[in-house]
Amino acid sequence: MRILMLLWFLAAIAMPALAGAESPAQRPNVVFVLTDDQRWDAMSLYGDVPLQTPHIDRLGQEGIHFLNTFCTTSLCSPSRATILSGLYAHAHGVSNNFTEYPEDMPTWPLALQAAGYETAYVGKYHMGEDNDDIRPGFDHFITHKGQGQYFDTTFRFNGGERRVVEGYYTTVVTDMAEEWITSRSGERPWAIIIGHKAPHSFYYPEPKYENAFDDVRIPYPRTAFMLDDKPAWYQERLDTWHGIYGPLFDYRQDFPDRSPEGVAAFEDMVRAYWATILSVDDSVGRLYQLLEERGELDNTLFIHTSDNGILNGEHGMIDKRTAHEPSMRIPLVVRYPGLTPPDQPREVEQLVLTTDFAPSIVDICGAEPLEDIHGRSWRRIASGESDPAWRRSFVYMYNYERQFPYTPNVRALRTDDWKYVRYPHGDGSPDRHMAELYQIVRDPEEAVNLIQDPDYAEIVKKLHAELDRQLAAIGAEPDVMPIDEGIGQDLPDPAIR
Ligand SMILES: [Ca+2]
Repeated sequence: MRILMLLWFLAAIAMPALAGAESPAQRPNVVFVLTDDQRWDAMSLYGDVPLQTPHIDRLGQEGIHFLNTFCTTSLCSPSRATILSGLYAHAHGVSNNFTEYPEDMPTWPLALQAAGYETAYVGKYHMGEDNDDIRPGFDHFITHKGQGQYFDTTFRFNGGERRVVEGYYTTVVTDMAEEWITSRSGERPWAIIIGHKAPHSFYYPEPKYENAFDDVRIPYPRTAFMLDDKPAWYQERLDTWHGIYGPLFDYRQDFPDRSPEGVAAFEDMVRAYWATILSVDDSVGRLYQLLEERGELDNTLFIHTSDNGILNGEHGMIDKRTAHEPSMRIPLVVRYPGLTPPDQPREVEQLVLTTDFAPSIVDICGAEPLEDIHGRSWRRIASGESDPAWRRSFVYMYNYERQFPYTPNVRALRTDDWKYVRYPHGDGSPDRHMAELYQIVRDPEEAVNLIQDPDYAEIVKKLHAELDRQLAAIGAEPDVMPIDEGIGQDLPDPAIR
């Protein structure tokens, strides 16, 4: 009897705490900052770049810095659809930059809306090139067609009026976000996605940052000259739209240019890329300050990430799409005291994917879980709990695009320690490009391709089998992809550059 009384007493004192954790008042707001093409190391928290991003860094310094975060397809629209749905591209169907997100497919904003959240999207949406209609899952929606402009973009407001909003894109969308956040009454939790254009090409920095990196020398990366053990398509890409001797998003007028002096145009391109991120950092600082002033900072899940990375000269390449680290690896910092107190920041080493955003956000916000998705919630590992079943490897996929014929079909397996990449022809016939194997843990630059070294034949066999197994596990069986028509040398259509 005494034991029963004790149990009743323990249950009684535990109840209010549990009820508190689940009550709507405790559900965090969400600020989701989504940059476009920001590589994982393009923030000073990661180090080793001249770029200073104190406000983005601060989220990680007062929260969680995920050190190994990856997109599952390094291309804008497919990756954005993955971030919303928790699904790989073959499953959500947005396999290129011209496809609309399916209207009836669940998203984490829809799940939050159903759970009582007010939801908003401001800025670059970029699924469905010519569509600026309001999309399901958002109470407030300001976007534009296509890529938008760094200056004076024509925005459309909640599916109605279109008008030019003068000013610098990053500043303008921050104003819009602030306006919406400021008009919340505080009665319901809210979530906002801020879709930046920066640092997407073509790079136009804010005037005050135009010369921020003028004194920084930026040589071609050493891997640009280590192509002998790489598949031949690397060489074929060098002079193209996506090669380092090509036009470099118009920074080089006379191309191809393989001369050593040609590096000057390359330097200008990378400087401008970094400079656009300085304005994003200012934006993050403004939002942080606003939340602090409103007393909402500690009740907000504040996420900063990107849809994909970019190659800045590594392996002789610019652009993304490939399975190289600068292309597929993205920044991720998260501030929310419900995960870790601000004075106890945490670095998370585990492999985290774009498929994990949707399940993590609905988990942390107490909304209904999304069913049959590929991602997993990182709430536990972000909170410092161990999760022995967390993934140790994942599949990366990219499908050849005829409009941008500079990257083959890609199927890769990235593990904690290794990366295996193959380039299927697309019709089931034997691969016509050499595969690649990198021991990432010892060779993070992916400088030495071990694929032909007999010492690694066993590991290749294992990784190949695991790649097939995981493709089947995510439902990519049969694995449908276009036929690889080879690396083209022509420039893409000006309308879609
Ligand atoms: Ca992108």
